[in-house]
Amino acid sequence: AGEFTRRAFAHGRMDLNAVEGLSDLLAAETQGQRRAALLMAEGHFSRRIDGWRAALLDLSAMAEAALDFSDEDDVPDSAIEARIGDGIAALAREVGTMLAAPSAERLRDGVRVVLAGPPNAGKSTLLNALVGREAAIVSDIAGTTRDRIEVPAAIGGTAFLFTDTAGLRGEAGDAIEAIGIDRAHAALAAADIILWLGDAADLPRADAILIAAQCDRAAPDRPGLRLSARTGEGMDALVALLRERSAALLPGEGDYALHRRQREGVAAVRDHLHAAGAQSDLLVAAEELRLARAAIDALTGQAGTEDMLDRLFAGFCIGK
Ligand SMILES: Nc1nc2c(ncn2[C@@H]2O[C@H](COP(=O)(O)OP(=O)(O)OP(=O)(O)O)[C@@H](O)[C@H]2O)c(=O)[nH]1
Ligand SMILES: [Mg+2]
Repeated sequence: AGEFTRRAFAHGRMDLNAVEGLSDLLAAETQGQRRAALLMAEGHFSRRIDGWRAALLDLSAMAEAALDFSDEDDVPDSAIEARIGDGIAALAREVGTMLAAPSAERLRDGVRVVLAGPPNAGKSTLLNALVGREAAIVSDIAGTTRDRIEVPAAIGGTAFLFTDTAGLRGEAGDAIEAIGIDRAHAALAAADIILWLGDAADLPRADAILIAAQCDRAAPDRPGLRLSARTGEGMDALVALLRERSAALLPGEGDYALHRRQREGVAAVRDHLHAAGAQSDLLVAAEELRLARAAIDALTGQAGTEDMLDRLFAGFCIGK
């Protein structure tokens, strides 16, 4: 596809975002990944950006025209400046909402689910049950898991990255266990979803899912989701909860996800719009609008000011 896509991009039939979408589509393994990548490849996002670009060109043309008129001193330009200001604010708002789009990296790499808790809580057993194979060693020796174990698994069409961690305890048995515990803390910090197999009082984060593990043999009145990796009790409820939580982090039907490059590009466009909107000096505002356009061109992979000039000249009849 490289050669063909490259030509399509060079000829302006696909922008960089559609190309990225196509590349994601080829790599997609789950339904959710395919759906979001297809929207991107088909150019939904690209058309949104084209719309922003057109709006920006109009605003720039208005600003340039207002600057020209102000030289002549006979046209009151507070009305047109107010219109430019409103236009900038509206566009900045629209661009800003795009930043709420889910992350394409998370969609691609999987929602990060971290299993944590004290030694012997049953973390590794639960990990194995979730991914359907003996990925982690299980034993009744406290401190069996010493390193992070990451296992990708697709459940119900959603990609997850499950991470088993070393059991957390104050006094590590040795230096290696201490390193493992540090890594467990790092994994917790980067988790999208935490399964906590410890005491309710030690919940590492307010949104962590409290699991009452080993319910087939533990005290029956513990708080949390009753679960036994041995009998399978509670597994369906846990999977349902994981799917529900991950749905909020991933693009829904008809949504696309943004890569970091795209998110940064969108943020740059919005920042220049904010800067333009905060400017009382029209000349500086016009320059910020130009920078916003450059950020859009970087986002789409296109450059060139030709169409800006077209629009500028077309806008010359403003107020006539
Ligand atoms: N009856 C019962 N035993 C379980 C269950 N889950 C784990 N176990 C047992 O509990 C012991 C510890 O399980 P692990 O999964 O190794 O516990 P862990 O939390 O990974 O422990 P560390 O790696 O040492 O931190 C093992 O002997 C398991 O067989 C369960 O749901 N029911
Ligand atoms: Mg373990």
